[in-house]
Amino acid sequence: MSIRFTRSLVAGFGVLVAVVVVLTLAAPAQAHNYLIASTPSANETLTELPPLFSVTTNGTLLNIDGNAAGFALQVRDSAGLYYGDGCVTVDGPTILTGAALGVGGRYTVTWQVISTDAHTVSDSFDFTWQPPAGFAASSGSKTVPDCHGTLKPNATGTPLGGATPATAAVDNGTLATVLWIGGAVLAVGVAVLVTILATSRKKPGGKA
Ligand SMILES: [Cu+2]
Repeated sequence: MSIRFTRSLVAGFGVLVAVVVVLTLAAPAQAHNYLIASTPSANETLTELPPLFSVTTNGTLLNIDGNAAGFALQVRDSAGLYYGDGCVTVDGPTILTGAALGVGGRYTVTWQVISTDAHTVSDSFDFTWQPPAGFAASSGSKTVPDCHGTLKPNATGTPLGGATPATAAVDNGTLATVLWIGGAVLAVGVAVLVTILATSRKKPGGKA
């Protein structure tokens, strides 16, 4: 009775540890915001200029001081020229900026947000611009738009926060997956070890 009870207790504790380990390691992976919609959408062929460009993520963004520090929504043409004033508005899960484009062609949108867990998340996508007849094309800027002097982009054009676009998002996702799998393997290992220990104690001669 006593030995059996002890074994159950140890096994139960092992399962508890396993569950806690998995939950602890899996939680950060769920906290990163990711893109769920955008205007224009990735690889879309845009034939009319919308009033705003936007990127919407899966959860409320962390606009700490209310001035969109660390957020960015940049639009570049295939020659690397920037369009728009660089001003970004944060609205719940969405960032927005006034839309401006030049002549027709391939464009790249680079976005950066502060995730719900305070981490910087960034990525980019392309779209094609086919302006309607008579469209007044904006002239692009060689320098990163700084929202009328209110932003301080670094030399590479990466906005405040410093994460490298595209690679940062991939790295975060990969790291989360590795951590999750590692946690699951560790948890199973702990459970097996605890079971072996508990079982070995009931062998003849063994004392609990
Ligand atoms: Cu994070």
